[in-house]
Amino acid sequence: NKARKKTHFVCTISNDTKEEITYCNMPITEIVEKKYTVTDIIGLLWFKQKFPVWASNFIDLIIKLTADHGPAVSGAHNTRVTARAGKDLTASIASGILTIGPRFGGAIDAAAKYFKMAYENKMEPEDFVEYMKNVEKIPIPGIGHRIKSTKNPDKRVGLLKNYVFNKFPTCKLINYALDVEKVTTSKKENLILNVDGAIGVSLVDMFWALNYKNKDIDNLIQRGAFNAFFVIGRTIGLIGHYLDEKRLNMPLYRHPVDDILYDEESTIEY
Ligand code: Q5B
Repeated sequence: NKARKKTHFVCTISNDTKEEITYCNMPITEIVEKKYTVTDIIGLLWFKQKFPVWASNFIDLIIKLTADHGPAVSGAHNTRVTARAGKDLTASIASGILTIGPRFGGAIDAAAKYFKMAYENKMEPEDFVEYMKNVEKIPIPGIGHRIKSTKNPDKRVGLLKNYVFNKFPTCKLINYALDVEKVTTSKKENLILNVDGAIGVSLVDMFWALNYKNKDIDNLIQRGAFNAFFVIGRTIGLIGHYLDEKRLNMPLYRHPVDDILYDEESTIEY
């Protein structure tokens, strides 16, 4: 019956054609009766499974800790500037979300990918740091922060580590990443395992403990599924920044010209 007619789309996560919507075959009435949390729903709709409580609560922690990091970061700044240009909620938060990428908030997948690769290949932490510098020639994703350092530790990373070490069945990749951090912070104090890095390696540990195959974890990473946790968390904050701008009735933003170096004479090397 399923193959009766060729369809343009296939949906394997939800169904709105029955009496009530189902998420992964479970009617929403049952979801409500069984007191599923928002993170349980993420499990169903993103990964097609109900996670055990320790994993579901870890996702809850990620969302809480990534919800906001103040008005100065790229995403919140863009959202505020867009709101002040008179745009609506969706446009303003979209402009904030669009800044999430390799340098800001969107280093989770790449951190998971490279730390996992290094661990699986039994690379010594020093060798991994050299490999990223000389072979990949990119900053190590998940390492480094603009304002956080060994002298000004990121509490969010401390809370994530605390949860993982107390609740996870295995902590292999986070332990490896912390060994790498020892190498990078010995070079420069702000080259800490940052919030993206801590989330990325912990999610690999989580999926390993949930018996996901390496191939499946790699596919999730390649599709951007780990960055999705930052996107969902930070969207909460971006909405807050948008509403704050509107509440305060702030005018159009124009950047102060004394904060711009006008240098038309300079030559550019291509
Ligand atoms: N160096 C994050 O850089 C930042 C290095 C490194 C080796 C590294 C940088 C980086 C990887 C991407 C990443 C997530 C751009 C960050 C986040 C969420 C957030 C944001 C918030 C929130 C900061 C100066 C010197 C240079 C570099 C070397 C730097 N990083 N070497 N591996 N990873 N990290 N992003 O301070 O010899 O002087 O040329 O790209 O994980 O986004 O709160 O702000 O919640 O919103 O601007 O927390 O680390 O320094 O790039 O000028 O580098 O350090 O090679 O060496 P900075 P740069 P040299 S969490």
